[in-house]
Amino acid sequence: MRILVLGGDGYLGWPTAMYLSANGHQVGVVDNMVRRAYDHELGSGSLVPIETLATRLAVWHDRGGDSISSYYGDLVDSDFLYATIRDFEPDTIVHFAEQRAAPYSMIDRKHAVYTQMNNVVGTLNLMYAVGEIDRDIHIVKLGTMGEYGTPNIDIEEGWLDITHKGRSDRVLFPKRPGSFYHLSKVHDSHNLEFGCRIWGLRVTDLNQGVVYGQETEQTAADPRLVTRFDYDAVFGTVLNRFAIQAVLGLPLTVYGGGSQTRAIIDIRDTVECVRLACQSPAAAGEFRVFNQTTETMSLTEMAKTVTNSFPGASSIVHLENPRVEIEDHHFSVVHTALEDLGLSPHLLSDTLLTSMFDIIDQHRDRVDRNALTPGVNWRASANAASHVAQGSEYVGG
Ligand code: NAD
Ligand code: USQ
Repeated sequence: MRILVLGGDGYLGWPTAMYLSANGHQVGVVDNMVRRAYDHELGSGSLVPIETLATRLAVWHDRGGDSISSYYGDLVDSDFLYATIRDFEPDTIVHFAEQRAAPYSMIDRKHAVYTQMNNVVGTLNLMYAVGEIDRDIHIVKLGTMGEYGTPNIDIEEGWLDITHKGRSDRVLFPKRPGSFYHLSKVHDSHNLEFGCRIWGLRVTDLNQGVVYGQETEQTAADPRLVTRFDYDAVFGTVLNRFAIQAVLGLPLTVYGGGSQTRAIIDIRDTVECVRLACQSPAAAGEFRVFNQTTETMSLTEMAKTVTNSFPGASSIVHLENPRVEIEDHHFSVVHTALEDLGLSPHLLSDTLLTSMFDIIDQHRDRVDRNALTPGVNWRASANAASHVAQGSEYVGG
C-alpha cells in the first residue's frame, strides 16, 4: 500500500513510518516540526538525542530501507495538504499530527485555543481533502482512550447499543474527557463520523491508551534512528516518567491518591496496531473505532511495577493532583477488535522496563530535573508563564 503518515517526525509517527516501510509499504511522512518548536517554547527536550528528519530518512535509506518521501508543512494549510495528497496518491493516511499533551492544552487560553484549532482544523482539512480528491483513501486517525473519561459503565469500542423508553439505537459512546486536548479528539471523532455518513469516507479511529517505551526493532537498529523520549511534566507520559525518576533516584510522582486507572500500551504494539488497521481498511461509509490498548492499571500499580522492577532503591511520592480527575472509579475497557485482527500484545514486563532503565542510564546527564516538576494546574484558568522558557516564543503565534 501507499501510506502517508501525518506527524511522521513525532514520538510515534517516526517508528510507525519505519515499521510500515519494513513491512513492504510505500511510505511518505508529513510534518511541520512543531513538536520540536514546543521543546524550545517549554525549554525541555527529548532525553535521548534525536536526529533531524532529513538525517533519519537518509540513514533509513542507507541501511537498506525503501526510500520514505517527506513533505514539510502544516495540516492547517489546506493548499499544502491537498497538494501533498495529490502528489503522493496514498491508499491510506495515518493521522498522528496533532498537539497531544493534555497539560500543554491546559496552560492558558492561548494554548487551549491553539490545541483545538490545530487539531480540529487539521483533521477537517484532511477530511475535505480526502472527500474532494479520493474518497477511497482510508483515514486511520489516532484518537485516545481519554475521550471516554471514566464512565460508570464498561467502555465499548466507540459505539453503544442503548434502549431508552422501549426504543433501541446504536449511538457513539458518550464522552466525558478531562482536558481541552482530549476534547479536541472528541470533536475530531464527531467530525469524522459525520464525514463517513455524508460522503462515505472510510475511517478507523484508534482510541489509544497511554504509550510507554522508546524502542522498536527499527529504532534500535541505529542510534540515528531513535525516537524521542519525553520526560518533562508537560509532554512526558506517566510510565516513561516513572522509569526516568527511578533511574535518577527520585521518588515516582503519583498525582493524588493513585487509584485512577488508565489504559496503557507498549510502543511496539502501537506500530503493529496501526499496520493491522491499515491492512484491513474500514468499508466505505464506515466509522470504525478500535480501543488501541492492551491492559489497564491504576497509577499506584504502575508505580509499584516500576519500583519492583528497578534493581536499586526507589520510592513513591503522592503529589497534590494538578489535574481535575476522579480517583475512585469503575474502569473496564473492551479491546478485542485489534486482537481479533491478529495483535498479540506485549504486556508491561520487567524485560521492557529493564531495557528502558538501560537507555535512561546512558543519557541520565541530559535530564533537567526542574522539567520533571508538574506546574500546569487544571484549576487555574490562566497564566502559566512559568512553564514557558524565558524569552521563548509561544508556538501558536
Ligand atoms: P508527537 O507530538 O511526538 O508527534 C506529533 C507530530 O505531529 C509532531 O512531530 C508534530 O510536529 C506533528 N504535528 C502536529 N501538528 C501538526 C500540524 N498541524 N501539521 C503538521 N504536523 C503537525 O506525539 P505522539 O506522542 O507521537 O502522538 C501521536 C498521535 O498519537 C497524537 O495524535 C496523539 O494524540 C496520539 N496518542 C498519543 C499517545 C501517547 O501516549 N504518546 C497516546 C494516545 C494517543
Ligand atoms: N500522572 C501521574 N504522575 C505523573 C504524570 C502523570 O500520576 O508524573 C497521571 C495523570 O494524572 C493521569 C495519568 O497519569 O491520571 C496519565 O497521564 P499522562 O500524562 O501519562 O497521560 P495523558 O495526559 O492522559 O496523555 C497521554 C498522551 C496523550 C494521549 C493519552 C492517552 O500525552 O497524547 O492521548 O496519554 S489516554 O490517557 O488514554 O487518553
